[in-house]
Amino acid sequence: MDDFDAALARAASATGQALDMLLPAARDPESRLFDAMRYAAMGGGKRLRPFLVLNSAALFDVNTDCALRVAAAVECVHSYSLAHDDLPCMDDDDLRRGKPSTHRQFDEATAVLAGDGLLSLAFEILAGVETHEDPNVRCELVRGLAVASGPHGMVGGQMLDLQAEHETLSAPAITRLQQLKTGALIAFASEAGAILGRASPSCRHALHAYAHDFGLAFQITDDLLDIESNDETLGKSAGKDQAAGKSTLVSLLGVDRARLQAKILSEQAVKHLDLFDEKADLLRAAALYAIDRRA
Ligand code: GRG
Repeated sequence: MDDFDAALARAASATGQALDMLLPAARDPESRLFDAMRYAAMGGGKRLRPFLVLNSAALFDVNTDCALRVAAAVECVHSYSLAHDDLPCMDDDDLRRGKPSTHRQFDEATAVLAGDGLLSLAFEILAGVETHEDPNVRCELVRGLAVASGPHGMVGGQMLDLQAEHETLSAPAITRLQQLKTGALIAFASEAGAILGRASPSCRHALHAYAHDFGLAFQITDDLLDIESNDETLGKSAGKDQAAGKSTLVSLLGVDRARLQAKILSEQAVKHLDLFDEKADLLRAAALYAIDRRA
């Protein structure tokens, strides 16, 4: 296993343990909700966003337990978005992370509540004093995640995505949609370590620029995998964009130009890390993984 794969596996395992501690145990009367929250958030996923939190935090020697709480909070938001995205009123998907999607395993109302519960829990975790002793830092984390996940970020992007079905969008419109829907949470994950470490504006700017290009490269690769891969490898339904007539950079540019664009973006992302030393090597490797991944 090379360094990056091992580091991603370590981040996934540590995040799984943190989520196990932070998600409510299913023993109270409302245990069905807690079961569904744990089902949606645990046991699967690449844990790439937690990896970005942990490795941006490592640049500034942030305490690992604090970084893990932020990593878990980001993964709660990501898992909520997947559970809601799979609902019949959105993407209507039966398969997620290689298992039945949350509403298929439970029911629609429970999947909605599980997503709502995960979203709120994320902010509860960030606001906890164990996340950082400085309330200004906690406040900045809460605000950053709210902007990234809310109407000015992921939820806004999802609205554009729903409207975009059966519409031909221009390249700038697709890029904006993807920046909001996918890129904003990835950007928060990449900057969170700098917030926790009270890093200089230039370091934060560099991580933001890295995440911007990383997020777009990651999303183009997702669109390529949707065409080129299968349900079993992806752990989710393949071929959905084409079936829905969705505009993506792949449908607009074609496979080869889209792949080249992803490569250029990944290389640009790596360049933005030039002001960091070898401590940023895993983040550099992540930008290459974003375009080489198989799932
Ligand atoms: C419903 C509010 C709301 C938002 C949904 C994230 C999202 C917005 C929808 C998920 C569908 C999708 C294909 C989004 C693009 C972003 C993306 C590639 C998500 C999957 O992320 P991975 O590959 O998933 O990191 P794992 O399972 O590995 O965590």
